[in-house]
Amino acid sequence: MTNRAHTPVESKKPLVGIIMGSTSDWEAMEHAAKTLEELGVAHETRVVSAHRTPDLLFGYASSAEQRGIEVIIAGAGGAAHLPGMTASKTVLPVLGVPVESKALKGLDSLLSIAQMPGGIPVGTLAIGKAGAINAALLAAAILGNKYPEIREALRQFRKSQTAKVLATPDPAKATLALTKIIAPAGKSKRKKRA
Ligand code: RP5
Repeated sequence: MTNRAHTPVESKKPLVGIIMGSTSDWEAMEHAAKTLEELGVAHETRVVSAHRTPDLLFGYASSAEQRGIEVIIAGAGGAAHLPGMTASKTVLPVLGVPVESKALKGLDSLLSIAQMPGGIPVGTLAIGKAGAINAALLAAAILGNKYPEIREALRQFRKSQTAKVLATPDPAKATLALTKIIAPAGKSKRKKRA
């Protein structure tokens, strides 16, 4: 799950580093990894905690550029210092994903990540899964300036997303189709009356 490099072609070096404060963040952050996989963007995933492993965080952030990483996606919850601290140790673009917290539903994470003082920016996305997906798409958009194949993959992603929506204009029919998949005709779970 964590601490591995994902590459569509094994020889490709990761361009995106996905880091998160805890393994408990993976449920949200895996959507960033899945989206990059879908786009064919080489990436790595690591657990790097700002509070529990600060030296590891400093090492990761300060060496990322030298290792060939071009964008960092950092997800954290609660007092979410990871994205901001990471950004303080590198000039690479850092995209922050606020992970939903139990106590405050991620509002604490969102404010911790978004409210950086002027001088050290973190591009802050939405809370949870949507933010993780969008962080990956934004990373691809940034990389697309340099890598035409990534820009093209992003273009295709958008096209297919649009086509999916247009293919099912009537939500009632979409629900009906789903019902048929869940309970095919003749296999109803309803009990017959005696
Ligand atoms: C943060 O604390 C992590 O990013 C995580 O969202 C939160 C809770 O961590 P665990 O207690 O689940 O490890 O540092």
